[in-house]
Amino acid sequence: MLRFLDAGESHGKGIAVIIEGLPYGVPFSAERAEEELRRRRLGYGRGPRMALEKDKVEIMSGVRHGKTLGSPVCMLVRNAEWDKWKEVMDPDKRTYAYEPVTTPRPGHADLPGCIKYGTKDVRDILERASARETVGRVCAGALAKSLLEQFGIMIGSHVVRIGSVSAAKRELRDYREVELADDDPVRCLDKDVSHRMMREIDEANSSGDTLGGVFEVWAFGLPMGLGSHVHWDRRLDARLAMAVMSIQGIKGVEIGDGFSLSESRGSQSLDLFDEDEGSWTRRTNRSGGVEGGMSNGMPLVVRGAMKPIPTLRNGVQTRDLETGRKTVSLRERSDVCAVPAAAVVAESMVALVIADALMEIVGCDNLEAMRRRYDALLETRKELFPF
Ligand code: EPS
Repeated sequence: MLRFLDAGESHGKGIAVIIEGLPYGVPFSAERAEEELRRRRLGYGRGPRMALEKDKVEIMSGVRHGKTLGSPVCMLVRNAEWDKWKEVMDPDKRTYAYEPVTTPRPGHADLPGCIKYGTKDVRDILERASARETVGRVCAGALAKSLLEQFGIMIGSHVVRIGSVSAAKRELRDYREVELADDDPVRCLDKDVSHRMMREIDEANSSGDTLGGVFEVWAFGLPMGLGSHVHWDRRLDARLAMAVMSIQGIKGVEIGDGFSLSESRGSQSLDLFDEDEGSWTRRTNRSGGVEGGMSNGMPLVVRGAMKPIPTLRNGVQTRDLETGRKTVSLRERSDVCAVPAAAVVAESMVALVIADALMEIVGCDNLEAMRRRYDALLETRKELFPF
């Protein structure tokens, strides 16, 4: 079983992550994780903090001479502004000269978190609820991607909607197509649409507002049969939905044509079997690469819908937890739109789910042995189903 945990507050010392369950011998380096973190900072519409954070990765354990050891991999990313926030966030300090934040912002974890944990200082909740936490997920995802690459499984993403501006549906054939998204300021594959998206971000920004949107994660090269139909919690689509839904701000997840499939007739919804030079293929990929909770050999397509960021620059109407009186929440710096970054985080979550599912069918303690198991599995399948 592949598992990971991360820790850290948005303005604390930093974010730490521990990943366990990968074999010995996976090529990995701090630079590999830093490259994914760099991609996570991309995106027109991010706030000033993205220019401040350098996201340097320190590998604390589990990797030696550029390869995993099979032991837990621990990574640490320090927050650039710790010195500035020390007084507010210092774990050792007992008396605070600092004013608690008592104005919960609707749309955030603030109010339910304060009531659940029994605190009237919203900072006790918001610091951990922040999407800064996703730095840990992206470090873990970089490691999962490094494993998957050894088996020719490649994962990318692109933005298909920001606010009211959406791109036309595209069928991507390989990773090189989706990879191009990183060259665009909003990680959209269509230049004209990208310009309109940026204009929409400028407009929202000028009125102190924020935007959400939709991204697609594509995974290529999956073997058939990752996941299973036999139990609810073994279904690949269910696991993907949970992983992507767990990202801050995500309110909807679709696999393949998802919601729009529900409008079509059965006869129009199938991905019919076809034949191409002796092997079975599909004419369409409406199912997004998953049937019956298992990968079906087509590219995996997972779409996530992100709500607009609920922190508004000029504050929002709220009530004070101490006095109960109506007031305006803190005026804070924030992102206008974080959809391009959320897509990169979603790639990481998808990579972790796929890596876990791959380990289930051919996993073992050593990468070379795992590779042999994988080849043997494909060989056996070819004998059983020679088409
Ligand atoms: C975030 C608020 C902003 C974002 C932050 C997530 O931070 P700050 O309040 O310090 O300006 O920049 O995102 C990151 C730091 C990051 O690395 O993605 C929030 O409240 O969720």
